[in-house]
Amino acid sequence: MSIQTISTKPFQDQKPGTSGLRKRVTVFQAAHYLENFVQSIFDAIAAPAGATLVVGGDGRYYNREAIQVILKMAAANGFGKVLVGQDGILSTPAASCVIRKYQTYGGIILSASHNPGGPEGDFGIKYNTANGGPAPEKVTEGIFARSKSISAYKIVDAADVALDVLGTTELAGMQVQVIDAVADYAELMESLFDFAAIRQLLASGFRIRFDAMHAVTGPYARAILVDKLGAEADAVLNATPLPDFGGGHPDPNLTYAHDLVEIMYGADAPDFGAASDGDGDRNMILGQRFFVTPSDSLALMAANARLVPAYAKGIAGVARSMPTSAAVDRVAEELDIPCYETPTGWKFFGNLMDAGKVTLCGEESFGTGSDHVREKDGLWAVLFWLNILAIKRQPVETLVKRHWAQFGRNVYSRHDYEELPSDVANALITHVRDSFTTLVGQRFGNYEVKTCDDFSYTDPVDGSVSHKQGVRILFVDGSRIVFRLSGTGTEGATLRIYLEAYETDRTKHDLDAQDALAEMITIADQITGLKQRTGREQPTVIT
Ligand code: VG1
Ligand code: CO
Repeated sequence: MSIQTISTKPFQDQKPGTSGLRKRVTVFQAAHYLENFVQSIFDAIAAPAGATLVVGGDGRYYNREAIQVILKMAAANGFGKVLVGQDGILSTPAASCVIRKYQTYGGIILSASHNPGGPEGDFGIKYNTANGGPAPEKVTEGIFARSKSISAYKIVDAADVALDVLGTTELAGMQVQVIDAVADYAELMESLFDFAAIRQLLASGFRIRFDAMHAVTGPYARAILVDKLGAEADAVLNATPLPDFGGGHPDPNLTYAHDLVEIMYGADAPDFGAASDGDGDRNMILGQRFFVTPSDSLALMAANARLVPAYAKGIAGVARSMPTSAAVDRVAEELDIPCYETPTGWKFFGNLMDAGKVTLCGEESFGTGSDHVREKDGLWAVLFWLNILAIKRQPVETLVKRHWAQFGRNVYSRHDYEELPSDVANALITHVRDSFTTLVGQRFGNYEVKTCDDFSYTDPVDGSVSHKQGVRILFVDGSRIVFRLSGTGTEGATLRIYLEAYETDRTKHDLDAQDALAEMITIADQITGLKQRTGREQPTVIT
């Protein structure tokens, strides 16, 4: 088997976004496109000869083909060993777990997360470092820089490696070890939570439904919820991973997780419902006819962390992305622990967790996690909730409303406008930036603008600075509107508008978030000229 050096020309668009490089499958299928990016990763990280890598993905269309290319390129680039999930599958949190457990040099995760899959859908690739977390900006910038000057890549000329059988084979001198995709992760979960208490809860008639959305979490949910915890077999919906996610959009929210939503809002609804996304790092939590906002979920988990064995001694601190509501800030204040505000994207939490500054972190985009791995973790969040419920024995809705009664409610919603023309979206953001000085002090109905800024973050651990991470309009009463453009889309631009108001009046805690935020929604339009600029009357998705 010989190492081939293939000449290539750089692509100019291989810039990793919020979470790796995401493009249409057809883009990745273009000659040399995947190979160029993989070689750029290998060149940028400069791993020592003989290093070990983890490779796995969410099973979407093109996962298998891409893994074969990566294995052959890893062998040609001097890696000594690659750990691959069986059939090429590893959820994002499971990949993080495996990188950490086996102390590998890093890992490559193939996923476009919640984006649709299939031949016409999306594909993605990202690099995680030895701590198990997404590569920090310093590394992704190095990969991008390399991708713009690359002239050749290395690959061995060899037959494909069989990935369906556990065990180790050799590929041009490199070991390929096919590992059970679920076992290490399931073992980690068992070490964190009170499985006995959850088993008792489920045996007591407490009914749950978990929607795997035909994505990667099906086998994980079956192994943990059904086999280990005794949930009924039909507790896991859409449990078989499919390369096109059954034609669905594997995004756990009220719009896309419709099978679950119908059940949880129907007659005879179960007590607890949850869903995860394409790669298993997101979670949505539902009670009977009740939706838990991700920002509230993080706050509630922080407030109740001591009920979970792994966090029984208390948590060191919490972190949330800037657009995430300040609900967790109030809990941190009560617990007298630090609360960090980071830019959007999990890569910004890694340093804080490595330094022991935070234990729990989360994002409004259905992401919660802890320092057990360095990715957000969907099933972990589900188990965290089940652990709390097993001890508290209250309905989800009661638990949340009692939380609001104690801490106040951060009424919250995100409005997404997908697939806008990029120039329209950019002009809208520029317009808001240009309005900063005139906005300050201006009154809109009940709200007066206190300050406006472009969010910048200085990492307290390594001092790195990230600019332009979202435009914020902050009101005198603590309410706010944040505007940001997505860094994970593959078509046009997606505008995200994050709306938040703080409500201490308990009599208003039952209001629907859209009603409670109606005035803020109008103000967002007034400030941006959104409807006129985009010609859209409604957001594409409301969460
Ligand atoms: C979105 C979310 C962000 C999340 C990212 C990756 O990014 O808003 O909070 O970290 O997706 O999640 P953006 O740039 O589109 O707003 V996942 O589950 O796609 O890895
Ligand atoms: Co995801």
